[in-house]
Parts: sequence; structure tokens; C-alpha cells
Amino acid sequence: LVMEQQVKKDLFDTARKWVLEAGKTIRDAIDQPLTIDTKSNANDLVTHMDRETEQFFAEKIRAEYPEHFILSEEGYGDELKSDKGIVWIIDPIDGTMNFVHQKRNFAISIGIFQDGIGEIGLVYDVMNDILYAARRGEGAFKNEKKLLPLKKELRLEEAILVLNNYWTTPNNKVEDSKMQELIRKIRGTRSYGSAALELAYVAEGIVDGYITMKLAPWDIAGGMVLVNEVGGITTKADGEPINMLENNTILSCNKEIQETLLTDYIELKQ
Ligand code: 2AM
Ligand code: CA
Ligand code: CA
Ligand code: CA
Repeated sequence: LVMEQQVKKDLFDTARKWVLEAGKTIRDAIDQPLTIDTKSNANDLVTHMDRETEQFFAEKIRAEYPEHFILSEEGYGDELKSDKGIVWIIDPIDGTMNFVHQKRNFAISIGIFQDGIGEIGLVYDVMNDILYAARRGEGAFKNEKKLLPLKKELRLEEAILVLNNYWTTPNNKVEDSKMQELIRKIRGTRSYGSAALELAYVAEGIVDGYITMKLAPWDIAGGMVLVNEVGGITTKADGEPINMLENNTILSCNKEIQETLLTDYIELKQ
């Protein structure tokens, strides 16, 4: 099934309106005390704002689009066994650690997928009031400005890559010596602490790729649609397609360097 243009436009406009509204609520409360809990470990944080923001979207979606599904981080979504139908993949605050420590560098991320295909992507840099937005086949935008197709003939020597230090030190997912070799090869590295923003920056062309070894669907759903719309590519770190119902390793980059990264630098363990 293909989503009709006008249906997609209406859905996009509604999602965009809700994202901006949720963002304003967060901005208005940014200096209020936070209730901070931990999840899987002491550094895995969640606040009442993560939960309330997700609830805000879940209530809106269930009232307006009762036939749609929700896949989201904080537990107010649905238990999905399949990617069929229209699925809102939501991260209410991506970069919670930044939200707590820095009060900036976090985003609301929403990807709207139909039968596993990303149709709409929204990544909202809340504190800077910058909305990255895309509809499949219609380009990606940073606020009003249309993003350009990614550079052709990019060389690895001129690339800036987003790499989290965790994956460049000994770990059980990826060969760190190869990652260190990669770091010496490229022009520079960056790490922003919000996967959604990091994918938006790939789409904007201000970084040339993003390599990471464990992200949930809600971290990547919005950003993937953005990257697709400027001619970039997002796969697992072995080049295989991403499964939107589970965690994935991620390589998102300019196509010009994808092959080299996959064959020469990313060596997965096990
Ligand atoms: P979060 O802030 O929504 O939890 C930080 O490098 C990035 O990784 C953020 O996008 C963060 O999302 C995400 N992240 C943090 N812990 C994670 C985990 N255990 N599994 C997958 N993604 C995680
Ligand atoms: Ca989290
Ligand atoms: Ca996240
Ligand atoms: Ca989150």
C-alpha cells in the first residue's frame, strides 16, 4: 500500500504541530526541577519529562488516529510484533543525558513508517528551535531551508565521522584497532550524544557519517528518513538492512564512503 500524497501531507502537518507543541512545553519547563530515575544502569537516565512527552504523543495519536500503532521508548506505546500498518516510532527525548546535564543537545524524534517504509521523519532540536523534517520522495528540510544532496566524490581523508568513544575503546561489538585506524585516516570525529541529531547532521552534510553499535528503533526512525532524502544511506554496520522492531548496529553515511567503511574499517565481532 502506498500512502496517498494528501494523506501523508496531513499526517506530516499534524505530527509537526504536535512536535513543536511538545518542544515548547519542554523549553518552558527547562529550569524546573527534574525527577530523574535510572533504567538499565546508573547512566541510563529517564526523567518525568521523557515520560510526559511520550504520553502527550500517545494520547494525541490514539485520539486522532486510533488505527495507527505506536513504538516508543518509555512504555506508553504498543507491543509490536510486526511492522505492518502505520507506525509512529517515537523517542520523546533523545539525548536524555544531555537534557539532564546540559539542558541542550537533545531532540524529539518521530519516524512515521508504513509497512516498514519510512514515510515521514521529524527531528526537533528543542532548545535551538530547529526542526529537521522530511517526507519520502520530497526532500529534507532544516526549518524552511531545503537540504542539499550529499557531496559527491567525498574522500575518507576529508570526512568527519560521528563516533562515540565507547566503540573506539575495547568492547565486545566491534574491532577497536580498526576503529582507531579509521580515526587516524579521517579528518575528524564528533560525538553529540543524541543519535537523532547525529543522523540529522549526516543529512545536513555537516558530518559525513555515523557509526554506532547499538541503537533502538526510536533513536533512528526519524533520522533515517532525513538521511534517505538527501541520498545518504542507513544500514546495519555490516551493510544489512535495519530491522525496525529491534536494536541494530548502525552505519549511516554519505554513499561515497559506505563501501570503504564496510570493507576496510568496520569489523564486527561474533
Ligand atoms: P536516549 O537519550 O533516548 O536514551 C547517546 O549516545 C545516544 O544513544 C542517545 O541517542 C541515546 O538515546 C542512545 N542510547 C542511550 N542508551 C542506549 C541504549 N541502552 N540502547 C540504545 N540506545 C541508547
Ligand atoms: Ca533512554
Ligand atoms: Ca534515544
Ligand atoms: Ca529517549
